[in-house]
This record gives sequence, C-alpha cells and structure tokens, in this order.
Amino acid sequence: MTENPPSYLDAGHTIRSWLLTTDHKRIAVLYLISVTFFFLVGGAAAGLVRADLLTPEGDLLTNEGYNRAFTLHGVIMVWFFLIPSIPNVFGNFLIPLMIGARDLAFPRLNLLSWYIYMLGGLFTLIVLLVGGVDTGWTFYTPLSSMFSNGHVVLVAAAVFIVGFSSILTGLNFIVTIHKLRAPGMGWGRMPLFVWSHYATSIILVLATPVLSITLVLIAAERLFGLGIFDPSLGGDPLLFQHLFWFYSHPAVYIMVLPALGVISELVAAAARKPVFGYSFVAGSSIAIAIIGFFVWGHHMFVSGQSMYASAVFSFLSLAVAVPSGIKVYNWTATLYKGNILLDPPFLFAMSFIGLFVVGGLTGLALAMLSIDVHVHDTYFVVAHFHYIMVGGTISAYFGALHFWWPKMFGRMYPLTWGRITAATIFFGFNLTFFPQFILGFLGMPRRYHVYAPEFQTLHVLSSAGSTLLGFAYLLPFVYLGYSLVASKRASANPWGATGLEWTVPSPPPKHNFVEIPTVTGRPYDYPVDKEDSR
Ligand code: HEM
Ligand SMILES: [Cu+2]
Repeated sequence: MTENPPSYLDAGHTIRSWLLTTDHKRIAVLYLISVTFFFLVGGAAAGLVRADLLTPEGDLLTNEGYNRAFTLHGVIMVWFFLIPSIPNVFGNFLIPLMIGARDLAFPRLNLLSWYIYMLGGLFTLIVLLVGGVDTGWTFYTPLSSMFSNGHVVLVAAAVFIVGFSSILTGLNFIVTIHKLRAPGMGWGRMPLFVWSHYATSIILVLATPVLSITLVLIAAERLFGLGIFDPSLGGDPLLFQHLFWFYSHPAVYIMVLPALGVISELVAAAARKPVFGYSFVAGSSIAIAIIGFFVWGHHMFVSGQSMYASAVFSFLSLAVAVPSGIKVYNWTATLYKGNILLDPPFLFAMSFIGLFVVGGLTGLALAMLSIDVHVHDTYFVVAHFHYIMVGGTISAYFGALHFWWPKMFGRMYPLTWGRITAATIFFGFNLTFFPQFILGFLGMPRRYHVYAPEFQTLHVLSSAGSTLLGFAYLLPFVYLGYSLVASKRASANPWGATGLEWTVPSPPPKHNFVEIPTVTGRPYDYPVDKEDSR
C-alpha cells in the first residue's frame, strides 16, 4: 500500500457512484464513453454515404435516403462529437489538474451538463429511429421550414437541448479559470491548453444562445406558421442564414480552438522546450475568438448580399488567418532544434499541423470572393472543412487521447501500435479528402449522389481512403482497451512533461491534490528528467 489516497477510478465501483458523481474526472470518462458512441454512429452514416457514392447512379440509397444519411452524419458529428469532444473529455479532466484545483467551480452543474447532453443525444437517436431529417446539418430555410418531410422540429429540439450543455460547460470553465487557479498561477503562467479553453468558453457562452433562438424560430414557423423565414408570410429566408452562421462560424472555432490548445501541449512535450512566443500563442486564441464573430458573411457570398458586405467579410476572413498562422509559426519555432520524441502523441500533432495548414490555406482561397463563387457548394468546400475538422480536430483528439491516456487510466499502451495508427490515419485521411478538392474544382456539387461518370474515379479513391480511415480509427479500441487490462502501469509522468497534471499519481486521486500546489515558475520550463517508465 502506498500513502497515496486511492485513485478516482477506485473511489466507488457501483454504477450509482458513476452516474451520480460530481468528480470532474469521472464526468470526463462518462463523456469519453458517450462521444465515442456518437462518433461511431456518425461514422457509420459517413460509411453509408461513401458507399453510395461509389457509383455515379447512386444505386445503394434512394434520393431521400441519401439526404437523410448525410444529414444524420453532419448533425451527429458536429453537435455530438466535434463540439463536445475535446472540451468535455479533456477540458473536464485536465483544467482543474492543470491549474491546481480540486474540481471545477460547479461540480453538480458539470454533471447536469452531461445529462443534458445525453438527453439531446437521446432525441437525436429517436429522430434516427423514426426516419431522420433531410435538410442537411445547416437546416436552411425554406427547405427546413416549409418543404422538408423529415422530423425537423424534433432534431431542432435535440440541438437546442444540447446547446444548454455547451453553455453550462462554458460558464463552468470560465468561472473555474478565474477563481480556482492555485496560488502563483497568474494568467501568464497558465498552460496554453487552459488558455484555449478559456477562449472557447467565451464563444460557447456568447454564441450558443443565438443558435438556440434560431432553432426556436424555425420550430415556431413550422409548428404555428409564424412568418419568420417564409417570404409568403412576410418573413425572410436569408435571415435564417445570418442567424445560423452568426453562431456557426464561431462554432467552427469552438471545434478547433481546443484542438489548438492540445497541439501546443503536445509540441512542447515532444520538443522538450518552452513554447516559442508563449504570450502570442495565448493571445492568438483570444484574437481568434473575437474575430471569429465577424466573418459569418463568408458563407453567404452567393446569397445576394451586397458587394460591399461581401468585400468586408472577405477582408475580415483573411484577417482571422493571422492568429491561426501565428500558432503554426510558433509551433514550428518550438520544434526547431528540439530534441524530438517520435511518440504517438507527437505523430498525431504533426499530422494535425500538416492537415490544418492545408485546411487553413484552402480557407483563405474560399475567403476570396472570386474563388468562392466558382467553388461554392462544391466538394472543394467539403474537402476544406474536413481538413480542418477531421484532419485537424479529430487528429488533435486522438493526440490528446494518446498523450493523457496514461494519466487518465494509469496504464501505458503499446507505442508501436499508436505510431502505426497515427500513420494510417494520416494516409487514409489524405486519400479520402484530397481527391475531393479536385472533384470540387472540376465542378462536382456537394450533396448530390447521382453524378456525371467522369467523377467516378475520384469518388472511388475517396471511398477507398475512407475505408482505410475508418479502420484506422477503430484500431485504438483494440490496444487502448487491451492496455486497461494487461499493460504496464504508467508512472506519474511517463513522457517527462511539465505541467501540474503530471505531478499527481496516474490515475489521480479523487481530490487531485493532497495539498494545493504553489506555482513558482513559468509554464513549459523544460528540461524535466525523462523517467523511462513505459
Ligand atoms: C480554423 C478553422 C475552420 C473551420 C473549423 C472551418 C469550417 C468550415 C465549415 C464547416 C465550412 C462549411 C460550411 C457549409 O456547410 O457550407 C466552411 C466553409 C468556409 N470556410 Fe472555413 N473553416 C475554418 C477556417 C477557415 C478560414 C481560416 C477561412 C478563411 C480565412 C475559412 C473560410 C471559409 C469559407 C469562405 C467558407 C464558405 C465556403 C462556401 O460555402 O462557399 N474557413 N468552413
Ligand atoms: Cu465560416
């Protein structure tokens, strides 16, 4: 027996002790299980879409069925995976540990937000069982308000509900970061992961209500025939797009800022150096959060808005690339002449950087009016946002999983398997999405499943890539699952990283710190001795 208190995993083994827990680490595990489930459901829908696109005639699904499959895929991936995944799993687990706190500011609110998330998820699964929705994840009017024969109101309710979960989590993080930092942890000493979650939380709290209002309006129009978006009743269909993107462009940063925070941690740990230009990297998160609110009009270049409006939105969209560029530049400078460890987390970080740069540069292309008019609503856009969201956010999610797994569960996993997985994901990803840039450039529209035969080769390549990618995403189930029962125990700091989370045992005890630590130095103050305890 050690003198350490029992770990959070050992503090109660009943189902009840999990379902009623207020421990941020257990709630993180509950989220880990739930977002994994939704990732699999959303992934299955993607598989269906890609299988249908193998042939130009679209023989697998009906037209309706195809619309429902890609809508389900989008709704689940965006609202039930990309938005909650990193903040609710890793933010929940790590923020208190990283700032030297015993829990989040409102532990019960934290549990409540998981229940709200699950309720929204349940609604979505009901929608799935009763037949689905055919509007796409953007619910554009007038299709969604007047013509759709899917369950728009039900799915709007699901997204409305899950929005409250986001708002509560955002509030909880903001108050925690303001109030519960350990003595000595000034704003300038906060890990960059925490900074990025602070910026994300601001967007969560300010933007999500706009989405909620929009969803209520759409339900009101469909149920009661109120003229909000329907022109024949005096409404304006473009109003919907403004409201939707006023939330949803900031929301793309909800999906990607936490990932940027993860990468800063992984890069510093891999290079064993302080992050180059710490305050710029921290500040760029805030800059992205602010500018991100002013660019929604780049989704509406072809909607008929005035040329002047488009020009301003184009300019502002280019501006938002500056803080993103700062981060990539500073990571590169951090790695420069670093003594780099080729461990799985770093391989995921490298693929993140590569794919995020491609996604960002094609974003710049889309932000230019003339290019966007040509490729709007084509596969070019599909490729762009998948490079950011799948290549970026999901790579970072897997990087985080491979980096903090030993901390969360106290076990190492076979590193070679992790390396193979990272490499296969990178290859499979590019094979899936790179052909889509070409498809889009050649004029293949998005959301069609019957297409001109000359596009088939590229679609087949893409479907082949997605099969490999899907397989690679499943690999961690095998070796991470295996590690839980059969691997070596992890030491407190298996990667030799800096940060308060590595000073507590793996897995951490229920209340994190026996004594609240006092912080005396700047973050990332390497080198730390690398204990080789894998
Ligand atoms: C950094 C994270 C980013 C994410 C997560 C992201 C995500 C997305 C998403 C989801 C869409 C598709 C919207 C739809 O369904 O039509 C999209 C489209 C677009 N993105 Fe990005 N994006 C990012 C960065 C950028 C950047 C840096 C720019 C420009 C500087 C940009 C410019 C655009 C434009 C102009 C479109 C609209 C294309 C169209 O529909 O014609 N994006 N992005
Ligand atoms: Cu946008």
